[in-house]
Amino acid sequence: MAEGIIEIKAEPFAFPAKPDALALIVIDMQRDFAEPGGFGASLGNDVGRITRIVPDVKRLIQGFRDAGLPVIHTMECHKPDLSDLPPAKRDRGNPTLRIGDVGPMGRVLISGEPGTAIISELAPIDGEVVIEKPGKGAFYATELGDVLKAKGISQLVFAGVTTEVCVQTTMREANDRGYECLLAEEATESYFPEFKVAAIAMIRAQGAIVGWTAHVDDILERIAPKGGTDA
Ligand code: C5J
Repeated sequence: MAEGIIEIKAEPFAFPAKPDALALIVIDMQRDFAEPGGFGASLGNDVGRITRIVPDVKRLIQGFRDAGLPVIHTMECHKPDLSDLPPAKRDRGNPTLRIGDVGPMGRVLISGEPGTAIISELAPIDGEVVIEKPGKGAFYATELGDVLKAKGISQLVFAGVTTEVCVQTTMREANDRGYECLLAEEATESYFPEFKVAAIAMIRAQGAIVGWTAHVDDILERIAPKGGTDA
């Protein structure tokens, strides 16, 4: 193994993590996707599937914080004047609430509104970067690329929702930009269980064509600070 590399058990083969260049990116763990009355629910989805992964996302975030590794959060949202919301996005689907409409948690997926916030258990702490993104991919029309460059990050561990939409899109964007990507399986979810299974299979097919996938426990075990009490 090359010096400075820690191998994380993963599929389709071990992920060669470089702790100096590794960050966690938590995609869109927002109230609007996870709580009744939000955008996800307005599309007819079972949001309970999203809340069930919160404990695993939380311990992954804590593991990165304990290891002193960067945690980056994203939020899918738009400007209050909707100037960054193309009709092709607003008019899609048949939700009872469209993006920008006023719902029980404020205006749906609008920056600064209560429903747009990251769910409280996973809230960013001081110093963590939060990227507001108008698209599915977190690199599109955001400062994410510059942030990662400034921090010297070349490898990303992914968590968040939904697996086959914003998570997979961002992984593909990252892969095209030269980042090595690892998806934490228990820390991501879809409203459609079969889509999560398919997305995981697609990501790691053909020798990790988009990236690797691993269990949260295996990631945490390898990034844990090796506190020693050697005399
Ligand atoms: C969706 C997302 N599914 N964060 N957004 O519209 O995946």
